[in-house]
This record gives sequence, C-alpha cells and structure tokens, in this order.
Amino acid sequence: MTEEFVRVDRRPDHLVLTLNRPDKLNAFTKAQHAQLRDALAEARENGSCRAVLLTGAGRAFCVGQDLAEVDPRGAEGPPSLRDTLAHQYNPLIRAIRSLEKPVVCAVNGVAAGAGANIALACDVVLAARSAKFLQAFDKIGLVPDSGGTWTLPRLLGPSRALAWALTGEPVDAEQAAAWGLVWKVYDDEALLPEAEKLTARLAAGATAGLAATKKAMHLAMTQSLDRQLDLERDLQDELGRSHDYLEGVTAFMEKRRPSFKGK
Ligand code: T3D
Repeated sequence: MTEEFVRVDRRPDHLVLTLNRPDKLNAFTKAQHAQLRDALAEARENGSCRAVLLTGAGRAFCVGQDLAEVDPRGAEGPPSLRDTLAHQYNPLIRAIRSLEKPVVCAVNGVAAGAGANIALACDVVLAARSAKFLQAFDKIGLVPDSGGTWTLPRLLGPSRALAWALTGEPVDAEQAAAWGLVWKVYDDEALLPEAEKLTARLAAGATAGLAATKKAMHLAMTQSLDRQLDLERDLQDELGRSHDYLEGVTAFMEKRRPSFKGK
C-alpha cells in the first residue's frame, strides 16, 4: 500500500490536506510533493470542492525540503536544485496561487525553509500560539525559495524581509501576526477547529467572487491603479451576472442568509 504522506480528508464541500511525515517534521520528499500535487489537482477539478485547508501532522507544519533526500555528499554529487524547484516547489506555489478557491493554512507548529514560504503563499494563514516561522535558507547557503523572495518583501516590506532572511532568526506566532504574516493566532488546541470552521465558511461562500478577489489582490502587486480599476470593472461585470450575486442581493432584501452555489 502507498504510504500516505499527505492525508486527504474529503468534506462535502472542501478538502483538508495534512502533511503527514511527523517524525521528520513533515519535511518534503518527492513522494510527498507528488501526493500534494495530486490533492491540489483534485481540489481544482472537483466542482464540489470549494475551499482547501492545509495543515501538518504532529508538532510541525513543515520544515521544507527533506535534506536527507538531496544530500550533496552522495556518490553522484550535489543534486540539481534547478530540477527540484522547477518540478516540485514552483508548481506547488503556482497551484496554490492559481487555485480558484480559497486556501487556508493552519500552521500548527514550526514552519521552516520552504515550509514557511508555502504557508505564506496560502490565502489565509492561521497559526497556533506555539508556532514559529524561520527562513533557514541562510544556514545551508541557499536563497529563500517557494516564492519567498517575492512574498516576503510584499508582506513585510523590503528591509524587514531582508533582515529576516539574512539572519535566519525565528519569528514566533504573535510576532508573525504583528508583522502581518498571519491573519489570526489561536491557542494550540483551538487552531484546527477554528481553521475547519473558517474553511467551511469560505466553502459556503460565493466561490466565483472569492476567486476573483484572490486574483485581483495578487495582480495588484504588479499592476498600476489604472489597470487595476479596469480589472475590477471587468470582474464586477462578470460577477454581476452570476447566480451568487443575484442570490446575495435577494437574501439581503429578504433578510435571510444567502445560499450560494459557487457560481
Ligand atoms: O532541494 C533543495 O535543497 C532546494 C529546496 C530547498 C527548500 C528548503 O526548504 S531548504 C530549507 C530546509 N530546511 C531546513 O534547513 C530546516 C532544517 N531543520 C531545522 O533547522 C530544525 O529541525 C528546526 C529548527 C526546524 C526544528 O528543530 P527541532 O530541534 O525542533 O527538531 P529537530 O530535532 O532538529 O528535528 C526533528 C527530526 O526532524 C530530526 O530527525 P531525527 O534525528 O529525529 O531522525 C531531524 O533530522 C528531522 N528534520 C528536521 N528538519 C529536517 C529534517 N529531516 C530532513 N530534512 C529537514 N529539513
């Protein structure tokens, strides 16, 4: 039987994906990457899935690359990190960013290296009070990857982002929230129930509107106000003809809760 390095729990309208190599703090291997890619493809293709929750099993969220798998001391010399990024980390970040459904990340413990930057690529990041974030790339002579050099200056500003990456200092959950890296911090035992609640709420939302919001916010990082105003006009034009817009306005007028279909 194939080992389950990513546990997939299928709820009626969302998926809960749990990185599942707790004895190695959920460090990424090729096999774990492949399973996460498959799970995200399922999330993309399955119309009844309207949100995703990503978390980790055990005391860590994820400590990035499994360094034993890419050990440069092996007989064949250093592995091609170009290939690792091109075939594993970059497609993963692109899959999270381009998914037209909200991705919630529940950072249940330490998030290091690519593990930190994968968490920060998600749409809503929640953290356990005991969680900590560290870039860790400085310790092994690499550059922050998994989108870190793009995401961190945007989230933190260039000065703080650079100092964090250069020093490799851990940032605890409260500090991460104060810096705007995470949305909310919960006591450890409350994190998963709260993350499940939020994911279910998002899954019941107006999915097309949420997807358009995600797209617009990401594009805003690289576009002028003029282009962004045009984009908002175009998205609103399309969404204004959707079932969920009609339902949302009707529910408001009728003073009841809307029943969105995600269309
Ligand atoms: O392919 C490429 O390299 C390019 C892509 C790079 C992407 C990256 O993510 S590079 C960054 C890789 N990550 C790291 O450098 C983090 C390394 N880990 C640590 O610094 C520490 O483990 C932590 C500070 C995160 C946590 O420390 P602590 O004391 O809580 O736990 P620990 O005792 O160090 O680790 C527990 C176990 O997990 C241990 O295994 P053992 O000895 O009990 O069998 C440890 O070896 C293992 N582990 C932790 N991190 C990794 C790992 N095993 C493989 N790879 C790891 N990254």
